[in-house]
Amino acid sequence: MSSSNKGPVIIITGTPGTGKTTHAELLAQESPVPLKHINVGEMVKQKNLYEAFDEEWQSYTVDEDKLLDELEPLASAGGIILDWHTCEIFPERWADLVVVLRCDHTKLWDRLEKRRNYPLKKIQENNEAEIMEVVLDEARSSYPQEIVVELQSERTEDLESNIQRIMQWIEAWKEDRDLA
Ligand code: DAT
Repeated sequence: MSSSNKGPVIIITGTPGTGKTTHAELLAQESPVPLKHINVGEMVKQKNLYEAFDEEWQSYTVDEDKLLDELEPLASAGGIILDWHTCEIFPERWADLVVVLRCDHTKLWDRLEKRRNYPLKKIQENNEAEIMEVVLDEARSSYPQEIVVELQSERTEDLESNIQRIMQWIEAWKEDRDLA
């Protein structure tokens, strides 16, 4: 069989504030295979992939069909990091690795409090979601357990070791493909 040069699809998910974008940016810089960072929330805004904007919650109601249509060719081509606070809408066949970032809820509260125009009710909702492990449950029920990895993201050392760990995964993934 010939080796495929399609890159992996890595989902980085977690409650807002856990460090997805920070991780995705660093990983895109350091990865041994080219990876394009897709900040899904930004894409929704920029490409109008939403049905409405909720003033009270300061958040968009995503048009999931439009979003999936936009992402499908990118996921098929591979070599992407999908950075979003939810993951269950991404088809199982897309994902090679699903990283769920976790953070102590009091630390998360402090991070979210620093965000501009971030309503208190959103801080409360996310704080509770982190305590209840909502995103982790979602990832575990949407993807095979062997591709779901839960990583702490509280300190800079965590960030560094998480990136190292994902890079090791990419190296192993690459080796598997080269041997195929
Ligand atoms: P997300 O994309 O999940 O909403 P982010 O990447 O914007 O989160 O990070 C939120 C804030 O927390 C930002 O100021 C960076 C900081 N942060 C995230 N992960 C961290 C870590 N492991 N160590 C130190 N600071 C971190």
